[in-house]
Amino acid sequence: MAKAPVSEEILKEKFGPHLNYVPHGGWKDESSHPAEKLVKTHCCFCGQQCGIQLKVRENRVIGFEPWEEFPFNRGMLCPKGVKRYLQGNHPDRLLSPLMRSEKGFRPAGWDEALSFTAGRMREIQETHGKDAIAIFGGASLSTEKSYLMGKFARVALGTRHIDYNGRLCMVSAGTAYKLAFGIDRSTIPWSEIPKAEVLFVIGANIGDCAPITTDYVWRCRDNGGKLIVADPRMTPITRNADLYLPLRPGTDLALLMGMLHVILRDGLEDREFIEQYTTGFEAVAESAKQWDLRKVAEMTGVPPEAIEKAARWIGKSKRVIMMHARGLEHQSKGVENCLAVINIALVTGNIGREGAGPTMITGQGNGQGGREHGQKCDQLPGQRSLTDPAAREYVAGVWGIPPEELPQPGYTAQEIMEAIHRGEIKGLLSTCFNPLVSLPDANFTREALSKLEFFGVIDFFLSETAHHADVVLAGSLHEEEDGLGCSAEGRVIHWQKSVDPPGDARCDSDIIIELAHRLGRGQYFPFKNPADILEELRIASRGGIADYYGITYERVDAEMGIFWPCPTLDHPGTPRLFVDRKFYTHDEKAHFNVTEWRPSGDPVSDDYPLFLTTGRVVSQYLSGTQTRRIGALVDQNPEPRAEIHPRLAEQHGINDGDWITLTTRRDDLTIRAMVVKTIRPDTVFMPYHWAGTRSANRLTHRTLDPRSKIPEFKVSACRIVRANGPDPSEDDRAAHHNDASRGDS
Ligand SMILES: Nc1nc2c(c(=O)[nH]1)N[C@H]1C(S)=C(S)[C@@H](COP(=O)(O)OP(=O)(O)OC[C@H]3O[C@@H](n4cnc5c(=O)[nH]c(N)nc54)[C@H](O)[C@@H]3O)O[C@H]1N2
Ligand SMILES: Nc1nc2c(c(=O)[nH]1)N[C@H]1C(S)=C(S)[C@@H](COP(=O)(O)OP(=O)(O)OC[C@H]3O[C@@H](n4cnc5c(=O)[nH]c(N)nc54)[C@H](O)[C@@H]3O)O[C@H]1N2
Ligand code: SF4
Ligand SMILES: [Mo]
Repeated sequence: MAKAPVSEEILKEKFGPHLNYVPHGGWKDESSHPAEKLVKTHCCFCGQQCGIQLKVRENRVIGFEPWEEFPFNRGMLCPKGVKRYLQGNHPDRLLSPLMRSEKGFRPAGWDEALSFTAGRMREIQETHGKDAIAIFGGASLSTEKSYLMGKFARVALGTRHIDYNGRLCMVSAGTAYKLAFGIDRSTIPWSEIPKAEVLFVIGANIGDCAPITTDYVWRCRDNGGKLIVADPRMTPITRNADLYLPLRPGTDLALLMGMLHVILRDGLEDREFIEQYTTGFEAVAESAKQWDLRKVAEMTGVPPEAIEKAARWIGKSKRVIMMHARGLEHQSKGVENCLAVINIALVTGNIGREGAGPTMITGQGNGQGGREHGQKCDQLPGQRSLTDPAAREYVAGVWGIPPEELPQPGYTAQEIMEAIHRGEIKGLLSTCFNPLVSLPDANFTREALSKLEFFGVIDFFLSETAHHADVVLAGSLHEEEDGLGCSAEGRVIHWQKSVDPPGDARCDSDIIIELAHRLGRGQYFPFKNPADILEELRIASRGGIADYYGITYERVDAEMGIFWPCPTLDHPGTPRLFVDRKFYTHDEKAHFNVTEWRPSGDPVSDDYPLFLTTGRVVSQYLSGTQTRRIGALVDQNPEPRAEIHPRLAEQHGINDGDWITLTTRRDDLTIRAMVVKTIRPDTVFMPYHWAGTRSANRLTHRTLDPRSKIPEFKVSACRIVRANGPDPSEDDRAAHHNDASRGDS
């Protein structure tokens, strides 16, 4: 069993969270409850996709064992992975469909629930047109299910509007990497990280959010690599950084342009690489001229000497890995920020060779596989574009429909919510997404949900969003259905089915397939199981960028994962991209892109003088539907705390643990303060894993990056004031929200 919380804390404090490795999972009374089998599969939480063995007895997951042969994590797990097995038998698990009645939800049979769902969707489409129904998918779904969602929307419903929760996560990086390289995937496998001479981490809290990656970072340092971290907070890995750049939220582009300026000023660029393998350098070099160090230091709050040092280390090294995550990307210029990272990698020739390359740290469990095969609003399987006539013709051919029948691209996730709010979209079926907690400006989302004429949800827990549904279809956990996932590295892995869904719950894919049949489109969905879906996906992706034709469950099991692209059954897969310096663009070159500075959509002012930035803590996951239900994880982080610097605390007479009210231009809320020296004095950090009165997204704003359409979760303007604590009625509500079995309705 996991170590007692206290010793876990001490270990984490001393060594970093990756040492929370627990050699033996399982129940205390294991001798009387021995496992019947061990199933090799993966953690259901973050994009690291650590290998794990689930212990199964009587068709239930009762614990876990480390899977030490799996090369990525070699048996290590973070606190969430250690507790993941506790979900399947949780008392809140949905065991049958629920339908709204006068007195709240009542359990219903599948026939009634599915007929109602298909019937309402058809009625709305007949009255208001096909595009009046929208579909939400999710990146915790297997790759087969993501593929199925895209096909369901376009072939069973014929709607333009399908998008997914990865729109809140990976799309800034995806858009930038597509523009520069023509492919949306990490350019390197993690085995390259220990080989880097310089590791530049910007806007990524590796210790708390990619805990097992910490091990790779330490190995890089053990080999003599230098670690640079750019973040408004000193995250756990920063303690061992060689250089820390404490930039002001939302100023990454200035920092990166300043670094590029120094590299070019000092003649540290790799001319040969630029000339042979890239286009667009001159325009970017020209635009870097205006970013002199004085201006950049003023904007970012980072000393000029530190910027210069970072730029020189990078410029003088031939093995630089630049890693970024949502701190860089959750901005209204998220795409520009990623392009600026890529421009530095290109100008120094740090790509395609050992120990070098820019990379995004993918967040969700299947954040990579979920963005490859068509659940994005503008995408067809294989990372093909829905507007490309050849791609339309090919995929329509695989699906057996005329290409004209394929809808055109629709709205992105937040745009779908806006269209619901203004009455344009009337019905929504949401799978694996908790938008009330995770979209910005939660009051707006709540209003939008209340306007829906039909709202269906597929989930295994009653999420806060599901409280607003007309029907909730009891779906499946990872371990209840076979499927592929793809990790942050680009490694395709296999989630083995370990048990059946409990009670009357059903596999997600069965639910979608059954709905397609009830919508009269069954002939296009002849799938009996995920293996059938994978067979079609392999063909539909064939010849695309994300080519999965060579990938089968058997190969993935035998080879411990395969890196795509993998176009044939005897192809070894592609761990490091661009080894031959050929890119996936039309001219096979890497493209420099000029970046444009834009201010934040919610600028600081006299009334709102502080930056509010939001993110994560190690023991909670995303909207918290899952981790707020798991005892030991809740103990570690029972409630959100607002991190503030001692100097800011002193100005407001706030002590550690005091209640404070945070106010933005949208709303206010009251939580406890955590006074820490590890944050900029002009910045407040709040984790977003809670709902209702503790929901960070009541405070955030709806500004989107114009190209990726990602919300600016990392930069809002706020003010703070010491509070007396929530009034008793608020406190009651807060207590309810802490008990995740209740929702925010
Ligand atoms: N424990 C845990 N792990 C997770 C998740 C989880 O919910 N919990 N979620 C997974 C998912 S889906 C994702 S997307 C990833 C997210 O992983 P990360 O992106 O690493 O996590 P965040 O906390 O969102 O933000 C990262 C860092 O950005 C910093 N930051 C804030 N504003 C700025 C800025 O303007 N510039 C820069 N450079 N940095 C800034 C924050 O201080 C924070 O340290 O984590 C994955 N792993
Ligand atoms: N303020 C602020 N907001 C943010 C962020 C931030 O940093 N700050 N981060 C954003 C990011 S990066 C992300 S990724 C999003 C995530 O936001 P969401 O995707 O809304 O968060 P989840 O908690 O993953 O919600 C998924 C729901 O799907 C269910 N689920 C999980 N797995 C499955 C499955 O296999 N099948 C089915 N049927 N259901 C499943 C869960 O029970 C849960 O209710 O939040 C975003 N919101
Ligand atoms: S690092 Fe991510 S995948 Fe690995 S155990 Fe933790 S949550 Fe699971
Ligand atoms: Mo994410």
